Amino acid sequence: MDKHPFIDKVRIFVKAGTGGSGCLSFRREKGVPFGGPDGGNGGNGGSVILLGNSGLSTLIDFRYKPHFEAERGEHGMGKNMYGRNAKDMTILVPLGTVVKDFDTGEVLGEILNENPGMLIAKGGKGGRGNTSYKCSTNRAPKSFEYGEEGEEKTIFLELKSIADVGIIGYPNAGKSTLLSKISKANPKIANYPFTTLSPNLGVVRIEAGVSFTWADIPGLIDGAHTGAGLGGEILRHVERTKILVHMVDVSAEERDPVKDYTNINKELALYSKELAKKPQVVAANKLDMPGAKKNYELLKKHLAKKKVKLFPIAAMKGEGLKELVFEVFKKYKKIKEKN
Ligand SMILES: Nc1nc2c(ncn2[C@@H]2O[C@H](COP(=O)(O)OP(=O)(O)OP(=O)(O)O)[C@@H](O)[C@H]2O)c(=O)[nH]1
Ligand SMILES: [Mg+2]
Repeated sequence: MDKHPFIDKVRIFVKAGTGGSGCLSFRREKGVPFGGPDGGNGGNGGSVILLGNSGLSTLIDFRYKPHFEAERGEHGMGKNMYGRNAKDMTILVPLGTVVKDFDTGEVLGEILNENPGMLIAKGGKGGRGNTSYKCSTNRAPKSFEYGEEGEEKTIFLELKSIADVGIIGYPNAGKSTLLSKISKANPKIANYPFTTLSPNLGVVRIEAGVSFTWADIPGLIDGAHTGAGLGGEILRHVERTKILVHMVDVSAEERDPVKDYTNINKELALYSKELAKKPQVVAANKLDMPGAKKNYELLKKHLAKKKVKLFPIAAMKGEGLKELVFEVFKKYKKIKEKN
């Protein structure tokens, strides 16, 4: 089985804490013949709250732990002691998580930011102790309340994709440059590896009213599937896209573009079968550089054997980008029609 199956939908059960019961008690002390009621109120049960967290990018952990139950409130006690309110239970979810009611399918909300959280199940109110029933006509009330039940719910969590298209490749290949040329995104671009540490998003317009979103994924390195160079986190971002644009820098004469291309795909496959199956469009970048042509031809020949088309581009100069974007859009439309 895959180490990292693609999990973007999970069902979880949440139960808020029940309120503590109120206390029925009378003060009894030596020399005090009638002490009066002294039963305190119960504490409130804890609520269940979903909280966005930017460090998370998958719902996979919920598969192993789908049950959440907040603590109950403490019961009220004699001597007018109130029961303690229980702490709320917070469940951390990745940003972009859509929350649905499992039974009705109704969308309850979407977690887009780290704050505020979203209340999913409200804790039961604590019950009143008999002291609180005391009044001028009833000085020795024997009434008290049980704590209210905490709310219980089954919900669906669904993780929306970060972008339709993810641009992947080794560090410094020109991924952010491409994003900056085809969208209004303004990612950091620099001539050293690991410039991008978390994906930037850009909307790419095809024509009036027709667009899709692209993300520049941080550079992958060998061993990424084991976590090397933020690998695990990056690959989880990759999982959340529908199509990949695999970018190979063909300008460096000392590099082997076929090896570069193969190694990145190896990392995807080692991480999960799903990633290996994700549709790809391959682009050779930096063709404006002297010597790039040779490596481009090498890669093109290799890909031709696999019936994979290679798109020559010079992202910095904006060359070849139209053809690339249209090919990606064509593939994207096909995927959308299927779903
Ligand atoms: N000559 C040339 N240089 C390019 C081209 N595209 C990008 N570059 C340069 O390559 C360097 C890396 O570009 P980035 O867009 O930051 O690369 P990246 O793949 O996003 O890099 P990481 O975020 O570190 O993974 C920058 O100095 C760019 O100016 C191109 O088409 N031709
Ligand atoms: Mg970058």
